Amino acid sequence: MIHTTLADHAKTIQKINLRKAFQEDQNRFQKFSASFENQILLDYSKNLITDETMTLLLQWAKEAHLKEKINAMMQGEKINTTENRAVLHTALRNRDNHPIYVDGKDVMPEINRVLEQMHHFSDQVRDGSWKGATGKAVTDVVNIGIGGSDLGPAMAHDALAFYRIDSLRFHFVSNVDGTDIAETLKKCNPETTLFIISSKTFTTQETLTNAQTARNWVVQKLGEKAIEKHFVAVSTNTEGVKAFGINPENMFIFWDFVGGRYSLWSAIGLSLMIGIGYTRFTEMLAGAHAMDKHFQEMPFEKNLPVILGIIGAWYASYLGAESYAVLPYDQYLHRLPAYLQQLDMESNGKSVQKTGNAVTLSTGPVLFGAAGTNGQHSFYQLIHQGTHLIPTDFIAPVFSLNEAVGQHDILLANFIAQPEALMTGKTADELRAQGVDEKLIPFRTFSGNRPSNTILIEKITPYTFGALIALYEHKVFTEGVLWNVNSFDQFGVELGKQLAKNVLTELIDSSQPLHHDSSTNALIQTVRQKRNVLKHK
Ligand code: G6Q
Repeated sequence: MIHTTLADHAKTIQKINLRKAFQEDQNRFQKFSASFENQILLDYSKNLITDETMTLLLQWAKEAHLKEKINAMMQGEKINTTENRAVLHTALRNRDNHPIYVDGKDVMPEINRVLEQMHHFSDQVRDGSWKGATGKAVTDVVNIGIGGSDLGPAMAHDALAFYRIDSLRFHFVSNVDGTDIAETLKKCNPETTLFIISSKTFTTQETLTNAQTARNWVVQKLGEKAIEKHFVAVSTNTEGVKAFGINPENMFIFWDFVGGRYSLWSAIGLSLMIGIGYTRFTEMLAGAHAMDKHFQEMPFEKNLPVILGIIGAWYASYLGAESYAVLPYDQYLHRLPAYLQQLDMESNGKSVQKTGNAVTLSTGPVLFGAAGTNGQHSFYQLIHQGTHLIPTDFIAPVFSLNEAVGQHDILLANFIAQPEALMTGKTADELRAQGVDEKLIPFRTFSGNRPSNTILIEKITPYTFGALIALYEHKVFTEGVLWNVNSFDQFGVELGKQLAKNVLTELIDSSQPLHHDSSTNALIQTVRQKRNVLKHK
């Protein structure tokens, strides 16, 4: 029922003129804005919405049992139905430490234990008391991991670089392309390098291959015994870690109720804790926890993740938007779009509902973005004048961490002017009034009515950063509930983990017959031939 109403309403909304809507309703901003603790302001007034739209979208959320589903997640119910798992990244940042049960057991004592283990270890690395095999303190920390075991800590390291210790260098190796590890090792000295092997499963080809290369590098220079001082692991797989030769005492565990792309808050954040220290890491957890409470307790009309989620679903499912841009006007957040790409696209890039039936609405859009103002000089052209509807999120801090440099007003001016321009556009009459040559008017006209959210953060601190990431996690959750998809599995990613295995054996052993399609066969043959020629030169 709600879907028929929304589909009808979408036809009306196509005719909305946002510029007029603002002229006719002086309260539009007041009505369509909400804030989190005076720290994060969400202005969603420049969206293709009316009062009626919001009422209907909230009705959709109600009918999808969003409230009950938020509670189910936070209470540890096994909402990841295809993998029969609870989804408890929120427990990792449960700073008021209330008990959370999975299979009748409170998970908090173990979470707190690992946090303390991380605390102790990160302090030792930071103050130089953790020594390498030759008695020297650590100078370089290399996180080896991929996907969820890389993107979160790598993005957060850049986001919180201002708060990072100066005496250590941090590197992130993810790609199985040997260039990634080779270029990193060139910058490091084995005597003073600590490797953190981050892999939930400890079976991921890329990570284990890079870890093996790093291991050989250390063993060659310092001998087998050096492993225990230069390698630690973050994983759920103790046996795998042991088999690799890492002492389980140097292992930081997490649990299957933490999804890879939601694991920044777990021991996967170890490199981040070494970088910013335990206290700031827990401030980040506290910010995320505060957003969790906001999500759980705030009425939906004032609930930031719910608002972002219902509007996101509105565009994807009813207004035909196939993409979505996230545009942080903050250099520290330059990796946020890449991080959100995984969070959003891996979670909601689904076409089957939780029931097993095909979805009836379009689900997660293609997410892209870059730090402002850089994007303005490249892909914004398409957002302003292209044929696609691209909802956007503009994000910026009111205060820069580098105020002293004195450029922040220019950045903010751009940040504020862009959504305004997208919304108002420029009419032919306005161009004529400016004396623009008649022949150029079609090219210089801007349709306007291009929607955006504006997210204004007081300042980037570990706390506000934690809240911002949790905001997006819950936005994605909200959308998943509306679409009734399982946002917590990723069979599409797992396929990739399998596929290359067969081809690899065929590449290595050229006597193996090939049974693929003609294109795949020819590609394998070409690589075989060229590499064989090289071998025999
Ligand atoms: C995340 C995905 C995926 C995963 C990587 C690494 O939600 O499951 O990105 O994080 O494939 O997996 P491992 O941590 O097991 O190595």
